[in-house]
Amino acid sequence: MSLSLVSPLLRRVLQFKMCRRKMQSWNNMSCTLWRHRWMKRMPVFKAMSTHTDKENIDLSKFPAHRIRNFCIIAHIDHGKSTLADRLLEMTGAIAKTEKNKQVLDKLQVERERGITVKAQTASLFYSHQGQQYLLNLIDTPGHVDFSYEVSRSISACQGVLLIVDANQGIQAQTVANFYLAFEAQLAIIPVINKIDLKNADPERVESQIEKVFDIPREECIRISAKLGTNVENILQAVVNRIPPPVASIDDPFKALVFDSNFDHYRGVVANIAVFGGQVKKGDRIVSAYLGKTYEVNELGLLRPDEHPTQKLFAGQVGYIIAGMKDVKEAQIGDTLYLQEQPVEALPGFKPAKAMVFAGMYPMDQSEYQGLRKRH
Ligand SMILES: Nc1nc2c(ncn2[C@@H]2O[C@H](COP(=O)(O)OP(=O)(O)OP(=O)(O)O)[C@@H](O)[C@H]2O)c(=O)[nH]1
Ligand SMILES: [Mg+2]
Repeated sequence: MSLSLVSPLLRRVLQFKMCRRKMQSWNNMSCTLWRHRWMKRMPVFKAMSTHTDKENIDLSKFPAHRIRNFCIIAHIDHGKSTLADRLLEMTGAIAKTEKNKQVLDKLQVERERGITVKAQTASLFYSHQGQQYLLNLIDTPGHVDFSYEVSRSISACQGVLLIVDANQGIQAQTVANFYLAFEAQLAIIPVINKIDLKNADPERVESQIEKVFDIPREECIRISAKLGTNVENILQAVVNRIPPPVASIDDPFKALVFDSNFDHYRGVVANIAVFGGQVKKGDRIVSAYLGKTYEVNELGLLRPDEHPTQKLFAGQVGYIIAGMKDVKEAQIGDTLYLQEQPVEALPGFKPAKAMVFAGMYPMDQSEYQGLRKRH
């Protein structure tokens, strides 16, 4: 075959191939455009959400004996928030990823400094021996400056996980926080964390716990919150060793406000522990301290994001939004009750005193005297 005959044929074949490629790339492009348009319309889910977040949760299935309320306490940096990450992952509250590092530390200052400043609540669903339990966890700060957060978290719980670093052993805030829980007569589960560290000495820490707190060493649970080692044992111990809240659904509604925060659009979001009865959207509730009446606009669980539910029942912990315009209206320790069923306020309430402390230090220690002179 001569070249003059081949070349037009080849040209045709090449033209056909190029045309097909163009059509393919046009197809791909239009597909991408359609996909982008479609994705734009999709609701944006937070990275932390899991499918369980979108389920309708019927809280009436969790009577008080299927509820455990506990907080995690320890000295600073002993691994409370890391353990909370593992507990959230294991119970499906958040998706398991490498990126989960102290997910309950949501404030900017907490992320920047790597310390917990504000206590955070998360409700977990846990299956144990064929029964579903509702576990309400509160992660607390370990720094001494925020010990008030610990004391008020304890008021909403029946038990604590007392974390001790297997390398550091018992430290100042371990003792202070232990006594807060001990005086409140809570069940205490000692947990020895960071057993994966090279210098970990869980034997020594168990002896310390036995000596200082008079807790038998057999009660200690050795874990690595970072690696998830033995964390399942903690969930079992929470169910077996922490008593359920003493609260009856037949009593009139009574709830303790143990935390609150302010949302510019919705007003005050109060964290409550229900000590009796039930509450639902539309109920008219009264603050025992101020005597003011509010209508419940929204309520639900913190998982750890807000998850609205129809009702909250005796023994449960959740959030409530009731048109309070100022955090002063949701005082920590205040009691909420139904307008038509007044009850006696829960004991131990002291109105908060506004205080501001500021610490000023020079960048360079040698300038300390100069700073003192100026003020
Ligand atoms: N090796 C090791 N490191 C851990 C473990 N648990 C926590 N850590 C590390 O210890 C540091 C402190 O952990 P956090 O969980 O923030 O401690 P915390 O007790 O919540 O700290 P505060 O809330 O600020 O008191 C982090 O760098 C963690 O990665 C563990 O089991 N093993
Ligand atoms: Mg923390």
